[in-house]
Amino acid sequence: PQVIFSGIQPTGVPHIGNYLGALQQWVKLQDEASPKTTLLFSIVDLHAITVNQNPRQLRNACHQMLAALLAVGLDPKRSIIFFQSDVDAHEKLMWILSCRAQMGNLSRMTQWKASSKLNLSDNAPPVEALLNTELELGLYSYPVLQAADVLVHRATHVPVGHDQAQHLEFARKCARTFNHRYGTIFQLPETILSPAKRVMSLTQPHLKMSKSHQDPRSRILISDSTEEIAQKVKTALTDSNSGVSYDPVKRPGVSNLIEIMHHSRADGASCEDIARDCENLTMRAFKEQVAKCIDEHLGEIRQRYEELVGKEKEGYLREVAESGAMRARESAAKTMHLVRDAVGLGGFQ
Ligand code: AQP
Repeated sequence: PQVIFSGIQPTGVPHIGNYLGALQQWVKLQDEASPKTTLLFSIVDLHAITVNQNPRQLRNACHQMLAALLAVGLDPKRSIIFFQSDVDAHEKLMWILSCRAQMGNLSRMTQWKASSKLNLSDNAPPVEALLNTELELGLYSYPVLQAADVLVHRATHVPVGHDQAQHLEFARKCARTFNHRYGTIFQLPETILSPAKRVMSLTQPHLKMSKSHQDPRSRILISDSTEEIAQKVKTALTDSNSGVSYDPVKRPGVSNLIEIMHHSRADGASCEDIARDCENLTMRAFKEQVAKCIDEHLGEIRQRYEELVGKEKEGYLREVAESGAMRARESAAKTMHLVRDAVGLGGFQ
């Protein structure tokens, strides 16, 4: 049977990039899954602490993320929604996988280089070079935790954005290494890539839109009001060429807005169709259309989100988290039993 797993970091209210690139697809998979398919969606708080977090803000962001997952349409009766740190098996399996994971493979991962703010080249830095930096261990090794997240539930399919594809390849490597050494226990998880490649920052369209970028105008949150959306789109960086055309290389800002519109619309209009329809519009009129389209798409989600973050829904969110954690622990326990047995851990099984 299929097991679908994915995760999101509680590092702020999700933006339209997280939504179009991940959450929208999670909901689609949930709604189209056969009754036999198990779906697990985790709020990966242990990943969030790979960069320094204010504890109170982290807890708050965890609650916001849970509310957001429900607001976009995940159904706790159908999907197992849980906080990663509520299920100890993730960390335990991480240690076991770490014992076989190779530094060389980890050093080739591109994500931590972007987050570490160290000045490292894109090629694998020699390990000695890393020893002279302040690179923190968790940031370096978090792909092993990510591999454990997926493997501990023996996921068959993992929907992720394109930026995470390399980590999934690493997870498969961890699974293969383990299976080769101890016998076949893990499934090799398949990557399901989201159709929305990378939604780019509104203010710096060469960078991806990100929850933790310091400029809030760079992203549209699923909780933004109609006015906030209009304002952010209005000030989005475009160019001084006249008219609208789709050319991600020469016109990254305009093309990003076209792509956002393409993924927000239900009518299947391609980026080229949208560009043709808007060809003769002024930039201002085009941006108004983009803002309207996003607002229509996010309207209901925003309303549900506002209700769910209200004080009176706190008990409900707690129930969802507790029941999700219980079901996720059951799913992980089955794998850990096999893993401990295979590795020879514990005096007695
Ligand atoms: N800009 C994006 N476009 C498309 N997909 C995106 N994702 C993130 N940003 C974009 C996808 O969202 C899922 C959850 O991501 P995450 O929160 O686990 O980590 P992230 O990729 O690091 O997201 P952010 O928003 O950039 O958060 P911070 O600033 O905290 O690092 C993933 O499937 C990701 O591909």
